[in-house]
Amino acid sequence: METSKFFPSVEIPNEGCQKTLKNCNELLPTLPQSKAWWCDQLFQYQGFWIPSFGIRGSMLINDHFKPRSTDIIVATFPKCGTTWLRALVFSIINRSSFDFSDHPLRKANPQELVLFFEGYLHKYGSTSFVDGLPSPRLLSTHLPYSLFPTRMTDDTSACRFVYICRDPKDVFVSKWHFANKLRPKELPPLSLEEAFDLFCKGISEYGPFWDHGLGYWEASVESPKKVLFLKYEDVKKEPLGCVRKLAGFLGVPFTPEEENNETVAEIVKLCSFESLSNQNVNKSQTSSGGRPVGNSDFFRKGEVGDWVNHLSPKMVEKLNQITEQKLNSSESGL
Ligand code: PAP
Repeated sequence: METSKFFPSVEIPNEGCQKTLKNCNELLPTLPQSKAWWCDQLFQYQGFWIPSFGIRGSMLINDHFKPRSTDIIVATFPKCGTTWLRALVFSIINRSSFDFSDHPLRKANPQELVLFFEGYLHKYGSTSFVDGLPSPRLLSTHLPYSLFPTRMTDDTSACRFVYICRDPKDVFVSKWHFANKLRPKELPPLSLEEAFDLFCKGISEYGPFWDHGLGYWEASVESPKKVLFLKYEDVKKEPLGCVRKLAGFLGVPFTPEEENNETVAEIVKLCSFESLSNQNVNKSQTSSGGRPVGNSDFFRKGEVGDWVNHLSPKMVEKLNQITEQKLNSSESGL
C-alpha cells in the first residue's frame, strides 16, 4: 500500500479496505495534478484539489464508514478556525465531565481531542480505529460536503456537521504563513504572489475555497438540523451567542443553572485564542496527531482583518471580485 509521509500506515487493512486502497492507488495517477502548498502534491478529485491521503480517506469513508446518529463532524476549509471549533465542540459536549481549571484543553492540543477524520482513516488504511471510538465521536474534516456519502448527508441519518467559514483574505494570509512553516526545507519559500495566484485559481489544499464554503452553506439552508454554518468573524464578535447556538444545534442546550454559573462564559474563555495559545502544550513545537507540524503552528495572530498587513490593493480587489462573482449569485451571504 502506498503511504504518505504525513500519515504513515500502521496496520494491515482488511480485504474490503485493501480493495478500496487499490482502487485509489489506480485512480490517483489518472487525476489532474498540481503542486501543493505544503504537502507532496494535489489531485483534482470531484472538483476539488485534495492531497492523496484526503482522497484515500474519502474513498474509505464512502465504501466502509458506518455513521452513528451521535457523530459530530467538525468541518472546515483549512485555516478557517478548525482549532477553535474543535475546542468549542469538545468543551460543549464534555462540559459535565471536566473542571475548567483542570480541563483536557489545558493539557492537549484540540487535534488530540477531536481527531482528523480522513487523516486517521488513511493512517490505519481502514475504518477500524474510528469504528472503535466511543460515542459521541467528534471527528474533524477538511473534505467538501459533496464528498460524503448520502448515508451521512441525507436527512434520515442524524449525524451532524458544524462548519466554520472565514473571510477568504484572512484565510489566504493564514494559509500562506502556515505553508511556509510546513514546506520541506529543500524547497524554496512559497512567495505571496505565487500563493495568491494559486489561491485565486482554486488550487490550494481542499480548494477552491469558495466551492467548499458554498457546499456547506447550501446544505445548512436545505438541512438546518444537519448542518450548522458559522462564520469566524461572528464567533469573534458574539462568542457567547455563537456558543449557545452551537450547543442548541448539537442537542445539548445550556440549562438555566449553567447560564447562572457562567458555564457558557467559561467555555468561551477557555477556547479563546489568548487562553489556548498560552497553554504550555500549545506553545510547544511537538506535533500532535501524527502531523509534521508543531502545536504552536496552529496559533499565529487569531485576528479578523490581518490581511491589511499583507495584501496589496490590487490583490484585495481581485479576491473581493472573485468572492462576489462566486457567492453573490448564490445569495449565500457568506
Ligand atoms: P487547520 O485548518 O490547519 O487546522 P486552523 O486552526 O483552522 O488550522 O487555522 C489556524 C488559524 O486559526 C490561525 O489564524 P491566523 O493565521 O490568522 O492567526 C490561528 O491563529 C487561528 N486560531 C487558532 N486558535 C484560535 C482561537 N482559539 N480563536 C481564534 N482563532 C484561532
